Amino acid sequence: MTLWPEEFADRYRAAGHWTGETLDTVIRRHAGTHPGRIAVTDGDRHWSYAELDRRADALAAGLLARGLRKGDRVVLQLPNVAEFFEVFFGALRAGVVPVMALPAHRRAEISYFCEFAEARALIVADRHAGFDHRELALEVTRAVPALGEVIVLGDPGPFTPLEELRQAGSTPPADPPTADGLAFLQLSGGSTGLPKLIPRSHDDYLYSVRESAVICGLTPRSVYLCALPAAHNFPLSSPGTLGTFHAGGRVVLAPDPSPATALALIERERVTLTGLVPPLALAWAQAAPAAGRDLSSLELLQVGGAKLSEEAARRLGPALGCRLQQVFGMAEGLVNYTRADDPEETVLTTQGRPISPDDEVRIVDDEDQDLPEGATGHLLTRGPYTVRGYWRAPEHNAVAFTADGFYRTGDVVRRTPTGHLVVEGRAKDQINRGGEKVAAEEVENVLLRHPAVHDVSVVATPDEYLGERSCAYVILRPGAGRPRPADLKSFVRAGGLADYKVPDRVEFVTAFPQTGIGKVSKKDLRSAPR
Ligand code: J2J
Repeated sequence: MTLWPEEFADRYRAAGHWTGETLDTVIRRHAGTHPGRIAVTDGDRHWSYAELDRRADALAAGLLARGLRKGDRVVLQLPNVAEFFEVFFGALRAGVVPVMALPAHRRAEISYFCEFAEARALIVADRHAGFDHRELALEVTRAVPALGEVIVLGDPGPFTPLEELRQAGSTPPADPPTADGLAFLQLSGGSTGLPKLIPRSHDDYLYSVRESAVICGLTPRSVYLCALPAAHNFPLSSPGTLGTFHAGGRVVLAPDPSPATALALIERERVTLTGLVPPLALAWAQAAPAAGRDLSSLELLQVGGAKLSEEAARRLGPALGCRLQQVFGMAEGLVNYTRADDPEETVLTTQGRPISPDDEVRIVDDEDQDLPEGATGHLLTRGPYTVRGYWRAPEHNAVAFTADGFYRTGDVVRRTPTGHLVVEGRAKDQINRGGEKVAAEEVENVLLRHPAVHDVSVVATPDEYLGERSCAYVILRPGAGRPRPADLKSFVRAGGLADYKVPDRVEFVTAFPQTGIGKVSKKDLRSAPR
């Protein structure tokens, strides 16, 4: 992994940002001081800090007993269940590095993660949301013969039951991980053909989690509803589940984020805060009046992952009877929050300001020249929890980071006089589908394999509900048949991509608009008449 240069690491340690503690200390500490306090609620199951801690120890021993070694990778694809944390913390304690797959990922993504990360194991649930992950695992083992084994939560089918890993006792690892080392691989939203893996260390991640918990006012009384997929960076760390554990609060897991499920859980579990993407926040707000649920415990609604319009922002707090916070973050690092003491206008119209005084933010033009204060430009950032490079991607790193280590976020922003950032647009080749990120090139590469497709360009089109949807503009190969839009969508699905990457719309064209230097102008395509 690309580490921080020594002078920066020294500075972050001296400032107290990096403490040398590993991430699992967020549960270990409370297991010692308040063993009986509930850490996780999953349906009718309530695990105390002591139980979660004990399970993580056993899982760590189990992974090592199966021959995994410190530094080995495992692809982790679990839904929002308590075992997610048992496995996550267990792996971390063993020094085994989880790759944080999402439940929506399918054959293309999971095979790629297993292959590229040279994973020793894939850890899945038997079934989730009507989908059999063992069948997917079977396809993955065929595509990636080097994958050591598949470990299944629930009915294992032909694979290893997770239960078996719990039987190995709890001998502490002989060679425990260190805080400056690689803890896990987070996923990039991506703008290129293949998803990128983001190497997060204990030191840097714990800093962002700890400070996020302070900024969001978490206490042992806090009850965080995890409605987004637990592996995603936002619900994991901003302050999310890890921030809640750090504060000694309780995490409630929602099996799905629908208003029916979530509003009932808020009432039953007396939830105090949650984090959502804009379309979900609006769906909850719309459903709340008729749902008849007591939402009086809810104090804070965080919204992030995609731009929240000012008009929507004005509706949310009153509809759900709580305070709103905007969150603009990224799995590569930098996270911005509006603060509890910000004026209301700031909360409604900005995406917040950085966590740390040591977050360096530059706003530049196309030539990397700093723009005057208040101007709109490309956001570059560097700091104590922003990575210096993707994992094993030197060529991509040369373009995604400046020579002096600033990450090119691909976001177009401006900064207000108070230091708050306003997201004005995006320069990266990505569709932000209500917080779910789609790399245009990844979808284009699949469609280009269709025999009737000569060329394709996937772009974002505005959408009232999701903010953006995806549209594939296709030039057909003469004489190679005339597929229907639905055929091409099925082709993407059959290519093994997650459902949210399937183009919402397919349009046939005879040529693409060009830029001055003869490249496809996605800007002009986006504004093409429908
Ligand atoms: C506009 N665009 C936003 C916002 C993210 C906290 C919150 C979100 C993420 C996340 C995260 C946005 N307004 N409020 O990791 O810890 C877009 C930007 C950004 C990209 C990152 C966290 N909040 N975005 O969304 O890695 O384009 O992380 O660069 O999935 O989402 O996506 P991701």
